[in-house]
Amino acid sequence: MGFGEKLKSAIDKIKNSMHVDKDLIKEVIKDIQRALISSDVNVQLVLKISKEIETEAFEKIPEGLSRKEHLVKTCYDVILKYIGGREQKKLPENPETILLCGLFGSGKTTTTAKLAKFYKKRGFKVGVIAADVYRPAAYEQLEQLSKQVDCIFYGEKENKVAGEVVKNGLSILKKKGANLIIVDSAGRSALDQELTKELKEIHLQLNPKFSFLVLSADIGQAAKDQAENFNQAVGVNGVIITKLDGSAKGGGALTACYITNSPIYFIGTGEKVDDLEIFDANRYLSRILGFGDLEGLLEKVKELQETEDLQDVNPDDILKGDFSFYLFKKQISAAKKLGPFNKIIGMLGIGGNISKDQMNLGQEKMKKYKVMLDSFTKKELYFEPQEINKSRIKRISNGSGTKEEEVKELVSHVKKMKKMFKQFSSKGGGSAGMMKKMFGGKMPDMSKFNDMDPKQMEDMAKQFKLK
Ligand SMILES: Nc1nc2c(ncn2[C@@H]2O[C@H](COP(=O)(O)OP(=O)(O)OP(=O)(O)O)[C@@H](O)[C@H]2O)c(=O)[nH]1
Ligand SMILES: [Mg+2]
Repeated sequence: MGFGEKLKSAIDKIKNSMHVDKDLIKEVIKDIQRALISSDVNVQLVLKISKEIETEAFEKIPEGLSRKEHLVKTCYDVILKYIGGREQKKLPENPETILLCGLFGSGKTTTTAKLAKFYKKRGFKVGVIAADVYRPAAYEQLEQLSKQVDCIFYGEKENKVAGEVVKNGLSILKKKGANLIIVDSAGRSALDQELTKELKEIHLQLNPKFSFLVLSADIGQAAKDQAENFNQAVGVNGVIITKLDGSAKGGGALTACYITNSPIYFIGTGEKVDDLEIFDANRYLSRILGFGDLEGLLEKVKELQETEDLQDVNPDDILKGDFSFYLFKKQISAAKKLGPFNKIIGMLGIGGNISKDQMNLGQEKMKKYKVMLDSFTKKELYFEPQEINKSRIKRISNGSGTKEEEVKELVSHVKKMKKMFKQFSSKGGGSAGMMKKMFGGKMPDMSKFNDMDPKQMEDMAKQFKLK
């Protein structure tokens, strides 16, 4: 399992649970710790991250968020912070000259071609220089890739002085009209004197506007030392992390860059020349955790920030037929303070056939409905039942860890209740008045109707002579 899959399964545990309590929070934090450690994140940092999640998780829950949503969002925010934060690094708009350096096999040559294609698409005339005079087939590899991405190639097969190749290449490519020149350099198994000297020679000739260190995600937290050493020896502006697609150590590489203050500009997500992405920590994390599910939550948080809290409701509105998911949710939320469930059923005169088991089922169902309604966005709470379409049902079911059938059942329940209240009101003040009287002039408590099946509803309607 890669970094993303492990984190996702920890976060999914929250989403799939019915109740968020101390034990669940501890368990999830343990899972996140395991995911981070096995993806080679520094142990001290893992402790720091988990401590932060724990502290935040037990803080006061922001108004309008459920405990579950608060926990998901806390985990998300804290992890995001340590892989780069919300702020995206500004991309070099007119890079002019780019040097790629890094150790053996980190992905320099492939990334040279990927970058050439990336900037070509943005209107640049790109030239590349094969300054790897060390590895025998390096020249052919870049020449071949240049053909593939259709950029101008320069190399000198017999010349073993990298600085000279770069100097000649610069002047020839510029004459050919290139306005962006990317230099591929040689790798070594370590940043030794020889490599440092070679890179300094190249620097002298190229005077690169951007020097990127190319790091493979495989190296995990060793990225920290590499980033520091390359920066000290030859100076780098930022990092490109390759092979994030397959590596289980991606988390280590990403967090190591964060702690060394080495901005990540691009990530490589495959072997093909198109597999290059601008690095955006937020987008990356959303994707590896399954953005679909998070989308609703993030939308909801945004809405909460943008708008005032929900207004209180006039009880009469329900009797006018303005019954909604929102009102249902509000009522269910208040249900904890309810008197005995069976008393109400008795009051309604429908208690005769209801067993104790069925009553307990009612309480269970109520909890489930509450969890589902917590996954509605604010707008959806005011939707007509028929507007909760297939994709919304899917999202709500994912977000609440319930089955799609159960969400459908909730939708149909609200639909029926809405219809029922409309019937009450259409029968005039008599029934409505009776209803109000029955509930002590307060807003009727919908949660008491929670486990009513259609037959029971019908019976109740009969009770009020609506049929
Ligand atoms: N899966 C995956 N493979 C990659 C990625 N980037 C590069 N590779 C592969 O990694 C291997 C090494 O890539 P190169 O571009 O040759 O690496 P290099 O740094 O130029 O290697 P040297 O010149 O030998 O130092 C190749 O097989 C690439 O296809 C990536 O983002 N994802
Ligand atoms: Mg190479």
